[in-house]
Amino acid sequence: MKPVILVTRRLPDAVEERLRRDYDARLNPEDVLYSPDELIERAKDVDAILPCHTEKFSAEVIARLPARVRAIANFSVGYDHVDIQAAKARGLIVTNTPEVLSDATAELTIMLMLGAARRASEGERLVRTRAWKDWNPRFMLGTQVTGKRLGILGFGRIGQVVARRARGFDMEIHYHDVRKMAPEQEGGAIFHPTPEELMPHCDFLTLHCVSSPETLRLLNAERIALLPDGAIVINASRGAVVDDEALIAALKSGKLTAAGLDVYTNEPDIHPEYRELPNVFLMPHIASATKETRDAMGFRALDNLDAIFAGREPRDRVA
Ligand code: 8YV
Repeated sequence: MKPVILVTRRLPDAVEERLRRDYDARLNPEDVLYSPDELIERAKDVDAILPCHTEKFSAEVIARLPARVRAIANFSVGYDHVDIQAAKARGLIVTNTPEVLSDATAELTIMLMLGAARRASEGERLVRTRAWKDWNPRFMLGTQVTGKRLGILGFGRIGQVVARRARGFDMEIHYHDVRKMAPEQEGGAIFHPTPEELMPHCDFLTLHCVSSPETLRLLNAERIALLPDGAIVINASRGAVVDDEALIAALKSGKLTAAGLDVYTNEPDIHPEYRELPNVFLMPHIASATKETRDAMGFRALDNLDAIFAGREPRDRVA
C-alpha cells in the first residue's frame, strides 16, 4: 500500500506526476484554499501532508490532526506557518525545502533593489497610463546602485547568494547574523555583531532572516533611525520582520528614499498605505516563482517524504 499524502495546493505538473506515481496522492486540482477545519477533515486517513506557507499549522490545528499523520513536508523554505514546538511535542516530522530557491529569491531581491532605486513602479505607471508627456534632464531621477553599501540582515544561504550577485554591481557588503560566518562564506563581507551596528553602513538594507518570535518587527522605528538618511529597504523574507507603521512613516517622511517588498504581514490583505505610496516597489510574494525553482521545491519535498517512508532521516528535517 502506498502512503497517503494530502497535497494542499496545486503543484507543478512534474511534481504531481511523481506524487501520483509514488503515493496515494490526495491532490487539489481546483486549488481551493482550505480552512483549518477543512484541512483537519481532509487529513483523515492520511500519512503525511505536503502544504505550502498558505496553510497555518498552529498548536491548535496540530493538536486536532488525526493520529495517523506522521509528517508535514513543506513546499517552502520558511516554516513560520508551523508551530514547531507543538509539532515536536506531538512527534510530527517537519521538513522544508532549503537551497533550491536561493537563486530565484536572490534574483528577485536584486530586482526589488533596482526597482526601488530606479523608481520602476512610477516609471511603468507613467508609460501605461499615458501620463508620460516629455523628457528632461531632471526627469525620474533615482538612486544609483553601483558601488553602494549593501547591508544584509540574515546571512544564510539566500543572503550569501544576494551578496554574490550584488558584487556584480561593485557593492560593498556588510552583514549581521547571529554568528560570524567563515571567511569562504563571507567572501569579503564585513560582519557587524548587532543589527544596531549594521544599520549605519547600509545605503541599501535587505532582510533575509527567518521569521521567529526573536525577529518579529526586527526592523522597527529605532533601527530605521540608525540607517543613513535616504537609505532603501528591501524585504523578500517575511512581512513579520518589519514594523509596517515604522516603515511607512519613514517612507513618507523621506528618511527612507524607497522600499522594495515581496512579503507582507497578513498577505494578501496588506497594510493599505503601501498601495498609496509612490516610492515602494511591490511584488506579490513571488521570490521563488520560477518554473525551475518550483519544480525543484516540489522534488525536494518529495525527497523528504521518500526518506520518511523508507525509514531514513529526511535531509531537511526541522522538527
Ligand atoms: C513560497 C516562500 O512562495 O519558501 C518560502 O518560504 O516564502 C516561498 O518560496 C511559499 O512559501 C511556498 O509555500
